[in-house]
Amino acid sequence: MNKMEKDYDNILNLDFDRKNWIPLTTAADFIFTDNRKRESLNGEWGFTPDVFQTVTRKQLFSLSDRDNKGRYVPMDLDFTRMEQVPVPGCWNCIRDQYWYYEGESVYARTFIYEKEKEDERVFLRIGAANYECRIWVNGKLRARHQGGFTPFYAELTDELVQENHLVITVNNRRELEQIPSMNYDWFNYGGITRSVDLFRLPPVFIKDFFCYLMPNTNFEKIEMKIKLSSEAAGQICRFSIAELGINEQVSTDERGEAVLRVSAHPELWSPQNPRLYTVALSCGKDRIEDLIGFREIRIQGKQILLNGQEIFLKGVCCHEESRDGGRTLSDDERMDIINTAKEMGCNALRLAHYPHSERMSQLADRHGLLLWEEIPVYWAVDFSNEETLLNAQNQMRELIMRDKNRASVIIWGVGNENPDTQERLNFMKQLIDICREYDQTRPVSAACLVDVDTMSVKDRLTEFVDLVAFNEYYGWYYRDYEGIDEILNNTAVDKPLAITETGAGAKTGHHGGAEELFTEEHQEKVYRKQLEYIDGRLQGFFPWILFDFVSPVRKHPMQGGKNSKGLVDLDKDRKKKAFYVMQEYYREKLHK
Ligand code: GCB
Repeated sequence: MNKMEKDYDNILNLDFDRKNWIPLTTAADFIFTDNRKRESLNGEWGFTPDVFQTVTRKQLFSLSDRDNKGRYVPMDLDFTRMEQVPVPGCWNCIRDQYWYYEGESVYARTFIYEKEKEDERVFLRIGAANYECRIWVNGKLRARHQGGFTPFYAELTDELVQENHLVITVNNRRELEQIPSMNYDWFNYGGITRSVDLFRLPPVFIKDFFCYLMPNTNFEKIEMKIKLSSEAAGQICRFSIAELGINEQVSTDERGEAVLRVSAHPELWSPQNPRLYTVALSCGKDRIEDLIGFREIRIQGKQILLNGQEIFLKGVCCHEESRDGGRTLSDDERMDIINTAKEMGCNALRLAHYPHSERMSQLADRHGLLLWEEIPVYWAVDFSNEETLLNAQNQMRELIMRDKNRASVIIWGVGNENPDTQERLNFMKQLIDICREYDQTRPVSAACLVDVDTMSVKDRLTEFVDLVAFNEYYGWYYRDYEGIDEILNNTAVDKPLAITETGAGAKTGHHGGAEELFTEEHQEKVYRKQLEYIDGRLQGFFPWILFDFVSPVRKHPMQGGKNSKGLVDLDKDRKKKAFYVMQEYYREKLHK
C-alpha cells in the first residue's frame, strides 16, 4: 500500500474500521485453563485513552518509526514512552481525568518468547476486558471479543518471534445493541479488568471437560464429559479421582469427545461441608487437574433440594467492586465479600448483574457458599435484534463453560427486570435453551418484575424458568408494605419462589426517625417489615445489597454517586443497622 492510499484510508474513509475486523471469538474457542501452568502477562503496561481511535485508524502497530525502506515515518505514538498502568485494572481508577471516560483505550507491552517444545501451541487468555476488545500481535489482528465479563482466547502460535509486541484495544462505549445496553445502575468501568496469561499446550490437548454428580442417581454416579482440541478419534483419555478409587480410561469418538460414567460414593459437597476432590484427566501429552465438589441441586414442586434435603436460600446480592480498584478485585477483597455474607448468616450469594471473576466461584467452592450467577440482560435491551441475542447467548455460554464444574454455582440467571414483551419472551426462551443445552444439572431463573395492576408476578417468563424470582421494593419505591402480602397471595406457582431484590437506601452513620428516608433507622424498619411479610412464604431471599456501590445514576446528596442500599458501606467495613436485622433472621430464625 503506498502512502497516498494510507492517508486516504486514515482520514477520508468512514469505514476505516473494516481493516480491524475479524470474526468474533466466542464460547466455541473456550479452553480449560484453571490449574494449568501459566505465564502471567499481568503487570505494568503502556496505556493511552484513544478518543479518536487513532491507533486503529492509522494502523499504528509498529514499534519502529521507519518504513520498510528505512525512511522516517512520523508515528503520533511512541510505544516505548507510554503512561504505565497496572493490568489487570480499570482505567477509571488511575486518575481523576479518566473517571468518566467511555471510549477506546490502547494497552501495549512487549514480551519475550522462547520456544520450549517444537510442537507447542501458545494461547493468550484474557480473563475479562470491558467491552469490545481486539488483540494485535506483532501488528496482526488475532482476536476480537465482545462482552465485558467473560474470558476469551487467541492462538498466537504462528505469530510469535523472540520479542513480541502486543497491542490491545478496549472500548467501553455503551451502545444500544450491547448486553448490557445503554442504561444500568452500576459504574461502567473500562479496561482489561482481569488477568492476562499465556499457556503453552501440546498439539492435541484437553480443551474442556464437565464432571458432575449425575442427577437422580441416588448420589452414586459421576459423569465425565471430555472434549479434545481436535476431532481426533481413538485417543485414550484417563480419568482419575484417587480419593474415590476412580481410575478409568476411555477412547474418543470421531468428534474428539468421550463420556464416562462411573459409580462412586463421594462425600457430598454442601455449604456445611465444602468437600472437594482432586480430579485428574490426561490424554497423550496433556494432563490437567481440578478441584471438584459433588452435589445434586434439584427442584421438586415448590422445594429446592440440595443433596435431597430441602434448603432455604439465605442469600444476599452483591456487585463485584473493589474499594479502590473498580471491577478488579484481589482475593482478599473477595474473601471480605464471602466472610461478610457468612457473618450475616448467608448460605447463598447472588452475583449481580454480570459474571464476576472465576476466582469468586473457586473461593465459594472452597468456603461453602451457594451462588446464583447471571449475565447482564438488564432492564431495556434491544430484544428484537438478532445480533444482540447472539451476543447474550454467547455470554451465557462463556459463563457456563467457565463455571460449570463449580459445585457452588446452583442457578443460572438469564436476566433482570426486563419488560414482558413478546420480543423479550422469545429472546429469553432462547437464552434458557442455551442453559439447558449446555448444562442439564442446574435450574434456570431470572429476576422478574411485579405487575402492579394485578399485584402479582405474572411475567410469562415464569412458565419457562425452574425457580420463580422477583424484585420488589415495598417500603422504598412503594411506601407501603401490604403490597408484599398481596403479591405473595396472588402469585400462586408450583415452583420455588424467591425474592431476588428488596431493600432501602441508607447513608452510613445518618440517623433519625424510622420514617426518615436515607437513615439507618428507616432501612432497618424496611427490613423488619419485609421479613415479617415474607417469613415462611419463600424458598429464597436475596436482599439488595451487601455493600453500597458506585452508580452514576444516583445523584441525590444523600447518595453522592453511590447506590446506598448496602447493608454495609462501600468501605466494606461499616455495617448499618439493617445488617444485624438480617443476621438475626438468618442465624436465629432459620436454622435450615
Ligand atoms: C433494581 C435493580 C438493581 C438496582 C436496584 C435499586 O431493581 O435490579 O440493579 O440497583 O433496583 O437500587 O433500585
